[in-house]
Amino acid sequence: MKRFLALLATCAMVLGLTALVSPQAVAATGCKVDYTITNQWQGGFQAGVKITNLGAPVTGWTLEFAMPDAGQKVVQGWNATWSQSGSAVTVVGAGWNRTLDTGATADLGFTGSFTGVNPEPTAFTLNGAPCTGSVEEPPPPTPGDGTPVDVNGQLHVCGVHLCNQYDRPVQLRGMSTHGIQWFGQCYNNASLDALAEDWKSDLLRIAMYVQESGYETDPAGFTSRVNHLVDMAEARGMYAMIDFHTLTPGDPNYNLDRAKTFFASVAARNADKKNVIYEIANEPNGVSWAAIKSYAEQVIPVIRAADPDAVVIVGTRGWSSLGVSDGSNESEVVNNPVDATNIMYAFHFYAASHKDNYRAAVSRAATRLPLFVTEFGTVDYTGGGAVDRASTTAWLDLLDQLKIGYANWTYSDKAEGSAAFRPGTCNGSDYSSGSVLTESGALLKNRISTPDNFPTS
Ligand code: IDC
Repeated sequence: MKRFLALLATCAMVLGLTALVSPQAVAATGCKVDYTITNQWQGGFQAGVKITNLGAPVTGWTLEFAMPDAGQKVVQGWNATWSQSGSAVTVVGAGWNRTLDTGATADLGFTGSFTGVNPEPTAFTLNGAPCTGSVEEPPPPTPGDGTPVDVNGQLHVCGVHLCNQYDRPVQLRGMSTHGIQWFGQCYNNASLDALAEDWKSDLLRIAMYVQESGYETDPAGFTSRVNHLVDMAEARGMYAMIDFHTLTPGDPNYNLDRAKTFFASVAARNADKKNVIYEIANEPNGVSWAAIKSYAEQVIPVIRAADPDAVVIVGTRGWSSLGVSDGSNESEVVNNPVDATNIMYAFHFYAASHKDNYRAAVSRAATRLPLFVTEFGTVDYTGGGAVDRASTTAWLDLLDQLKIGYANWTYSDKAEGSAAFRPGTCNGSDYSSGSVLTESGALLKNRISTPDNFPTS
């Protein structure tokens, strides 16, 4: 009974306030809107809209905003009355959330439809006042505060695993750049903050193509761009995997001299860092394992001479398929391993193209060889096509179970299915909201951002 009376008294107060204060008299002087796409599917999406009133208390509010794309329509909204005329959306507070004190929030949402891209709405206003208020963003984490590099320190290979400074196996989960000769604009402070803080990525793989307008056209320039990205990853406590992205021609020996020059330079420059992993040949193809092994045994000593303790990853035959794409399998490596210590072998897959027989090879090989999935796509081997959610999930579950690290192709806005961001994202500064993600990006962000629980003893 006492509680009931207290409730009645509260209601009376709220009602009293409602009667005394008209919305116009206390128009907000500021507000903030957090707009998050919580789910998206072919032609449809669901979004959350959180309003924070940063101005004076309001009783009765109208939120207005604009849909930037003509195809975007509110289908059904909740926790308010929603209407749309052309691109203009009007949302009127419901009975139970029409009072918003300073600092108070209202959580609304809607399902919508769209055609083409689905950009974030703009020009949010609350009772006419622009919702440009922002809450201070925390500074990027610096080593020393629980980042992946801080917790794990210098990595090394132990048995078939990658181990941390406590000699315990760890799985690193992260993203690969696209070719930095084409998508350099995607790797900036804002995008790497998002990768470290929102995605909680452990790793940035830096894909430096050698051909296709890459390293061979400007060795000094590409070396310095790679070093800069290593520093940017380090500043955010992420590991940096330096990928010498050989692809065409497929014989890495074609680039042997370039590899020696490049790795001598980056290994000397980054020797004191704990966050660097070297990947010496992206995808050997049309070449024997013996030729790849010979290349590795010439490049690894160059790295060791400058940076003795870093982990080195060697590509495998058949586009780093452990030979499977060439009709072979992991036994060619098991029976004839690279003569070096502290190394791992690369395995790559594209989920829509490479399925059970590839997963079987990885399951077998994982008991014999240290593996790192330095590149994979959720789509087919062209880097395009539809996301294969079932195969991607089967793969990532397997890698989690085997504690095999991975980097997803790509953290870029290329107009192809494998890219994590919608085209045009890298022309702007927003890498954090749900609306900039593709289906592949949303899936990977979900997987990568779960807690790592790295062992610390
Ligand atoms: C693809 C890119 C594509 C680019 C092409 C150029 O996705 O935008 O035009 O390279 O060479 C790999 C390679 C990787 C490929 C990717 C998808 O390591 O360079 O990227 N892929 O085809 N191996 C298997 C697939």
